[in-house]
Amino acid sequence: MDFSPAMITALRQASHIAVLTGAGISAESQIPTFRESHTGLYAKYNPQELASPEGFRKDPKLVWEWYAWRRSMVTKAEPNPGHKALVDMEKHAKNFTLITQNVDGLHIRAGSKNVLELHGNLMKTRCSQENTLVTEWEDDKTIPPKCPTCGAFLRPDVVWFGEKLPTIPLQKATLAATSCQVFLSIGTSTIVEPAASLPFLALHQGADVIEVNPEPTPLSKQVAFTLRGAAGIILPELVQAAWGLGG
Ligand code: BV8
Repeated sequence: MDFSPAMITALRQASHIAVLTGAGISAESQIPTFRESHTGLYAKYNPQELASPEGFRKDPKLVWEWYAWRRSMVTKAEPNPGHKALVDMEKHAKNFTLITQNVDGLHIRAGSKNVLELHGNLMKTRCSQENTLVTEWEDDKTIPPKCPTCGAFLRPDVVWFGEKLPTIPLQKATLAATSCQVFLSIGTSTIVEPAASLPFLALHQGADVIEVNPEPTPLSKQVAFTLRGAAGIILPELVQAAWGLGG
């Protein structure tokens, strides 16, 4: 793939590169994107309803089992060349912030160091009342399982629709977007707030914004650099073009 010399120069000269990823970067690890994660058994449900406190209150068993199904896919998944290219980019960049909306933990498993998980991580479980992380519980077949200390239902440690994002990760992500020289928006439909505002914050402070997505998004018309295609193909080639082969 040919990259514009201006884009390559911007990447090489940036003192801070920030990246926002969405479900699209995990698509090539066979994890359905958020919009697709109501396939099969869950085809008749709207993921936005399942991923909400109301959905959990209405049918805690259904929501727990939806996450258990997604956890089983994540457990089987491996980081793909797109995740690995961002590990290389972090090694080359002077200052690098990886902001993800994904809850699959694949960036961390790939080896990325400075990762901000804005929407939590579905491999972690917490008490729905005390909000404390819980690693062990009695497997008495009740679904959802109960908190060992207070008996309330356990839930995935993710941010549902209508819930506040974790304060520190969001503050750090906002700081990165408003101070970076280059911002890459990768594999996200750029719809869900407040994450979707981050690339626009970067744009408005004068950063070079690069979008990597096979489809157009609300960001596409405003960015200087659009790379139409799959992250797993584009990102390794982009890192090689900017910094040469391998780590
Ligand atoms: C908040 C974790 C306020 C859970 C997620 C009405 C009522 C309530 C809230 C709202 C409302 N109206 C607006 C809101 C705000 C709401 C919102 O933005 N709604 C949208 C729909 C308009 N936001 C919230 O509710 C947030 N909280 O506002 O709180 C508040 C404040 C103070 C106090 C109390 C409350 C919380 C939002 C977080 C929700 N949780 N995930 C879970 O995963 O189960 S969001 C979930 O969907 C993902 O995490 C992701 O962020 C989001 C969108 O998914 P994407 O990652 O973009 O994936 P998607 O499938 O959409 O797109 C994939 C893209 O990849 C596509 O563009 C595709 O082309 C591309 N692609 C495909 N293949 C590839 C590829 N790209 C590259 N390579 C490929 N191979």
